[in-house]
Amino acid sequence: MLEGRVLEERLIRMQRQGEGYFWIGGPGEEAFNACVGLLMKQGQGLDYDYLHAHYRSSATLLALGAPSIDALRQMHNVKTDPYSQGRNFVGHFSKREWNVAPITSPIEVQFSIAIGTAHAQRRHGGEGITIVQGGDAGTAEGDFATCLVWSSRPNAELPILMIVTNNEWGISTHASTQHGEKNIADRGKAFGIRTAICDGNDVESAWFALEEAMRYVRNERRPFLLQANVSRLYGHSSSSGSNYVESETDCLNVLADKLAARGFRSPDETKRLREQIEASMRAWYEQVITEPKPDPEDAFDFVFADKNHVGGEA
Ligand SMILES: Cc1ncc(C[n+]2csc(CCOP(=O)(O)OP(=O)(O)O)c2C)c(N)n1
Repeated sequence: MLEGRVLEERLIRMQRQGEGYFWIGGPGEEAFNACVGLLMKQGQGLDYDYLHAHYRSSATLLALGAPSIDALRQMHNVKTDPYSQGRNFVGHFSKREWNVAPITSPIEVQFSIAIGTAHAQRRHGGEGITIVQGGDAGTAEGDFATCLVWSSRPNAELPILMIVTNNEWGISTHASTQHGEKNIADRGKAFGIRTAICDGNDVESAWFALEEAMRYVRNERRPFLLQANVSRLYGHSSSSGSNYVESETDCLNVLADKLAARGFRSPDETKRLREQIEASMRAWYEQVITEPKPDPEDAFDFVFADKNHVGGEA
């Protein structure tokens, strides 16, 4: 969780220094997202979990074991970025070896795409599940309704965990002006989908809610809709200023207070740990800014299945 926050703060600074074009990320979602990564059945293929994550899911990827330096590389758009070779926004990761599907910039389309892996896993059997995650405003898109419908068809239910991380904002539009339903999770009930709501700012609430939801989907091969209430600690993105929002709950403080109260880690030890991570992050950043940019000649590599379509060698 700490590394996730230090990473995001470094990314915000890079954008402000002109070392990246745009920042969007997950400060405020570390408690919940780290749990998603730690609880996933990690691997490649239908026997393992598929993740169709959100552009705020950086802590999930770190929890799965991805190095922070690769996010710095995508921010600085260098060729060494393993996710897009320096050609996509930060936070737009993917990793075939861990069943992590590419992050999309158009919101909510992951809820339509995830039906595909969930359908394949339904046919395949076993205990692999599909996890799909998006924000509260995105649930207004048709893709969310598509997922509710396709995941709950009678006798064709899908092993899919739908997660809505609810920070109560869609850029600058507040949820209170948009939602007739009391809770977003309630929308699952009309389809017979099991639902739950957890406090995504509290690592224990998040962990146990996710553990139970995943166990249900894994064993029953049926859908589950989990709403996690989270904070948006640095606003929407660099486009909205990316300043720390004092009035929102900070999940790192919630955990630090618990660890101190239970005698696991003093505030001083937490501070020292943060400083160590900041020193590592700085070293990774200094390395990344020396790395090469992509070449114009390979702009179309991996755009088409057959690169010869764009004038490569016959
Ligand atoms: C299809 C589509 N419409 C609009 C946008 C512009 N847009 C980017 S993020 C965003 C708000 C998303 O809010 P929410 O789903 O609650 O997620 P959050 O960013 O708050 O985590 C919008 C409208 C987009 N990227 N894609």
